Amino acid sequence: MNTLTQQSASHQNTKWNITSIVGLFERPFMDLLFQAQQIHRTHHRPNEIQLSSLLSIKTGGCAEDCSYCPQSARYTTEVKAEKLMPLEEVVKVAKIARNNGAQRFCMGAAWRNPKPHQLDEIAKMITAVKGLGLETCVTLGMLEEGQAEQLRDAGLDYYNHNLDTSPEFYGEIITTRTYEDRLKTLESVRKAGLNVCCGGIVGLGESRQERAGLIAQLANLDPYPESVPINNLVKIKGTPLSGNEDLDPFEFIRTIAVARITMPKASVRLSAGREQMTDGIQALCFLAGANSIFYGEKLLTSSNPQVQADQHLLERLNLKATGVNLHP
Ligand code: SAM
Ligand code: DTB
Ligand code: SF4
Repeated sequence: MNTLTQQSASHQNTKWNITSIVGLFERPFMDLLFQAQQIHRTHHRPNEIQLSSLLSIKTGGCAEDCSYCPQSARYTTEVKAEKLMPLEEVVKVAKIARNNGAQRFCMGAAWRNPKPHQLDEIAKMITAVKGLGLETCVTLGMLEEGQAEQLRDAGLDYYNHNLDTSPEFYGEIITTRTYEDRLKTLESVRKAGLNVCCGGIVGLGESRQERAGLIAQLANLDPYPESVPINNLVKIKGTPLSGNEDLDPFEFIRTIAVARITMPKASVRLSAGREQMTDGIQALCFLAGANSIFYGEKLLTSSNPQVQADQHLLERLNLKATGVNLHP
């Protein structure tokens, strides 16, 4: 491992307030991108992109009411509830992802929280996927005492749990679990020594101040997350937010830039919503400091760009896939 890959997000002491983050959002676009790119180059290889593939191992039928999500049982969407996927099937998909060049494999379950017998199954999946030489990530909802440790012992590298939006706007989007619940899960993930993957969604109808509020929450976690997915709302028919107005793509790029500036060493992932973006907007996201993408034709239930299209985009931009990039 070289010095770049060894950098840890720990030992940070910068505390961000919303006013200073709003100040970043308000900078002239070119100045903001230049600042973000300078910071990016200080901490990362500027022509590398980290590739994570996603698999929904337990789809739909979720008890929560997240108003953006097609997997909530409360909304009528095209998603059908399924059982937990068998281990062999998960391994098959993970092998394909690895052979396509993915470095990390993230398994998502539409649960409020995993039950003990479900966690035992997930632990087997983690060990098997890790055995293929992939970094492992899971997103299973809230965790109870001891569960993060069980996942760690099975070989888990990252736990994904998003804050989604600012504390002030949160109640407009989800009512079945609190912001505090999310922070508690993040704390147990951290305590178990796992890498934290935590980000949010923009385009939910939040204000710029509320976008800044999300970034402030993320950047003030101590230490801030190793991995920060920034999702652009994928508007899915049947969900309460399906009729939302599109966010100006330049505002999305600003959000990426502000995440890069406030969390210099994190991997900032240009996450859901890429399929709806032009190549030019994606390239600007990379310039703004995004250095990771979800790679593979499916996110969890919705579509993502084709592998070949992404390979072509990366080639045209002379971007190379990163090697294993764990923060020790
Ligand atoms: N059920 C678990 C949970 O919510 O913690 C894990 C899976 S959940 C689908 C993971 C994340 O996907 C959510 O926190 C949200 O940020 C993102 N997400 C879900 N639906 C989305 C959509 N329509 N557009 C953008 N991001 C979305
Ligand atoms: C994250 O921040 N985004 C991913 C992953 N973590 C689990 C999920 C995006 C889901 C988009 C809607 C869908 O495909 O269902
Ligand atoms: Fe369930 Fe997660 Fe979707 Fe919320 S985001 S409804 S918890 S699957």
